[in-house]
This record gives sequence, C-alpha cells and structure tokens, in this order.
Amino acid sequence: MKLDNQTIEQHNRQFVEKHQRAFSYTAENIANVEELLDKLQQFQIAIPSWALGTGGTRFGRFSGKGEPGTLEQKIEDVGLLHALNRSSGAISLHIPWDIPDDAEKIKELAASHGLGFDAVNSNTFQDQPGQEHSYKFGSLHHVDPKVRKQAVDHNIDVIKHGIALGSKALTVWLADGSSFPGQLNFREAFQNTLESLKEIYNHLPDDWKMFVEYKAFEPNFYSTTIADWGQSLLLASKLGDKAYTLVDLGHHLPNANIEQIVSLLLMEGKLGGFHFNDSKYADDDLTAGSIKPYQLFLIFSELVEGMDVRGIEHATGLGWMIDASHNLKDPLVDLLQSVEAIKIAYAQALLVDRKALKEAQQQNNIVRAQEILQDAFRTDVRPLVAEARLRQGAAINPVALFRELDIRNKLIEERGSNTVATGL
Ligand code: AOS
Ligand code: ZN
Ligand code: ZN
Ligand code: ZN
Repeated sequence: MKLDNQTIEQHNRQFVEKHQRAFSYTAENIANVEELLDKLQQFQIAIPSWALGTGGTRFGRFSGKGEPGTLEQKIEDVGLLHALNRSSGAISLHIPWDIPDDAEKIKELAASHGLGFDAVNSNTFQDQPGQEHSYKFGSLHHVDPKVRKQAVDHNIDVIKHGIALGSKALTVWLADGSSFPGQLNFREAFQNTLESLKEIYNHLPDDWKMFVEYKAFEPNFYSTTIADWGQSLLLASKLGDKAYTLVDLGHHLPNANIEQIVSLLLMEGKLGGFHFNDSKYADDDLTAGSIKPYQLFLIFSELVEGMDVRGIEHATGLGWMIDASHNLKDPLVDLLQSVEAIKIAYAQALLVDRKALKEAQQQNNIVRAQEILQDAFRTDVRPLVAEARLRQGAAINPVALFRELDIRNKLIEERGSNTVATGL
C-alpha cells in the first residue's frame, strides 16, 4: 500500500482552515517562525524495524494483524509513516532479523519511499539457529575468547550489511552482565568488552560512527557490563573519535537526570544518538512523550543549547531513532504518536529564550529561569509542527488520516491476519 499526494491533499482540505487560524495565532508571537519551521521540516526520526509488529512481554504476546512479514513490508510500513508525516525518513535495521537478500533492491525500494538507512544494530543477545557458541553468559565480554570472536565477527558482518545499504553507523547493545554476585569479574568483563569493541572498531569505515548503548539492568539483574553512561563514555573514549554513547531514554535507574547526562555528553563531543521512548518504571518502551513530556522537553532543551554552542546541525548531528515496543496500540499509530511527541518537544525547545535564560542563570534568578522554560513548554506548538508537515506535503493530522483510510484493515487484506513481524 502506498499513499499518493492526492489522498493527502484531500484529507488536508477538511482541516486546513482550522489549522490556518491556529497557526497564525501561534506564529504571531514567534519572531523567527520561518527558521523554526525550516528546522522542523529537516528533523527526521528513524523508525526501528523491530517496532513495526507487536512486541509482547515475557508473559505473552497478543499478535496484531497485518504485521509486516518481510523486510520489504517493513520498509513499506515506514514508507506509509513517512508519507503521513514526512518526518520518519529512515529505518534502523536489526541483523539478523532483517538480513536483506539483495541490498541494492532493498536500497532502491527504500529510496522509492524517500527512506534512507540509519544505524544498523547487531544482535548478540539471542542465539541464532545453527550458531556454534551460545551467548547465554554474554558475548563481547565472555570469558571464552571463542564466543567473543563469534560476536565480533557478527558485528563485522553487520557493518558489511550496513555498508551495502548506505548506513553510516553501527549500534552495539549488549545484554552482557551477571545476575548473581561473584558470577563475574567486573574488571575482566569490561576489559574483554573493550578488546572486542576495538576489533569491531577496526572494521568501521572512516565515515561511520559506532554507538555504544548502555542499559542499567535487564536481562541481567545484578550487573550489566555497559550499565550506564559512564561505562559507555569510558569505552567510547578509549575506542576513538568514531565511537559515541547512545542514550536510550528507558535505560536509566529511576529518576536519573537524563537531561544532565545529555548535556555533559554533548559537551564532551561524545553524544552519538538516541533511542526515544517513554517509561514509568524501567525499559518500558512506551510511546515517546506519553508519560513524561516535560522530561522530553528538558532533554531537547539541553540538546538544542548544547548543539548550538558546539555548532552541531540539529537534523544531522546525531542519530535520532525511536526504540519502542507495542503491546496494546497499533504499532504504526503508536509510532506516529511518538514522532509527533518528539517534534513537539523539539519545537518547544526551539522556543526557549536562550538569552533571557542565560541572564536569569547569571543572576541566580530561579523564578525567572523556571518561567522561561515553562513558557516554552506550555506553548501549544502543535500548529507549528502541523504547518511544517503541511509545507512538506504530509498530512495535517497523520493519525486521523490513518484512521480515515482504514490503513490497518487494508494491510490485513493485503497481508492476511496471521503475519508475524520478526524481532522482539
Ligand atoms: C535493549 O533494551 C535495547 O534498547 C536495544 O536497543 C535493542 O537492540 C532493541 O531494543 C531491540 O531489541
Ligand atoms: Zn535501545
Ligand atoms: Zn531497551
Ligand atoms: Zn527501551
């Protein structure tokens, strides 16, 4: 299924008048509204291939219908999202869940939907059929060099797939850790990980980045070998200029000040990318902005400030990706909501009066500082985000159009109700 411009224009016609009124009202009070709209249009968020089907929990999985059964269908799904919002112009693949048989063909198909390939992800947290050594006790940190080598070779293979598709980054997330005190020698586990990552890093093309993702716990519950930003930053620093930390919002211990982490990583030039999602407790992988929208705004506020200070392009400077899991909502609608929430937080962050905030900080004027941030956060920027979409030929209200066109039922008709997406 593919959406044409006419369908989108038709949809927009019913909303455009109301939208224009809301937009002029909001735009009136913004000095640099054109610049802001430009930035919003450029800002793209990559969709993870593994979030297009129902994720399930360890207690069960209630399959959705019409899920993409092949990589081609996953690209088609992201193509639909991108046609609806013009803000999801890339897909992030997970190998071996998404091995392309013919990379050229897949690349062409993606390009026909206006999509590129963001970071490719390796998988050494599951055993694959026919695999020689098991990852039960870890991969890159493993006590057995044979297991480490197998995991290193897999990552090198993932880089090769990525090169063929035009991707420019490798994300490494490890489940490596321990569930009981005494199980691991922490120092040796870390050193093994570093040595393995060095091997992989040596195979990274010059124009590539390596993202080292950290996570506090799960699936291991006593220690994780790359558990926090300190451990990730340590590895990235030892590896070299092409290695960066990746921040997944759900990978922190409760109440961690993620905005402060982000600010310092940016300061060090070591923030590489994001996995956006939201959570109440841990790695809940819920819709971005669904639980803590103020936190998402504060993170973006630090991002905008830090990137501007360092002269980093907002749209291209970091890898912006979603990492979510859908158990209850239709994955496609959920992803539309996530992208919208991310763009809203970004737009609000662009509204922060930086000069006034700086002054307030210099004067220790806390009341003023809070006012400035909350003024931006409490501005209804939805008409701005919608205007950016409208100018790009996307839908004024993507979720409404998804519903209006009955897209899921069309996909079920095409694909059947029993298709299951590969992934988690
Ligand atoms: C796992 O918790 C991480 O968020 C990784 O990014 C992982 O590769 C992804 O969620 C797919 O399982
Ligand atoms: Zn992640
Ligand atoms: Zn995660
Ligand atoms: Zn997560």
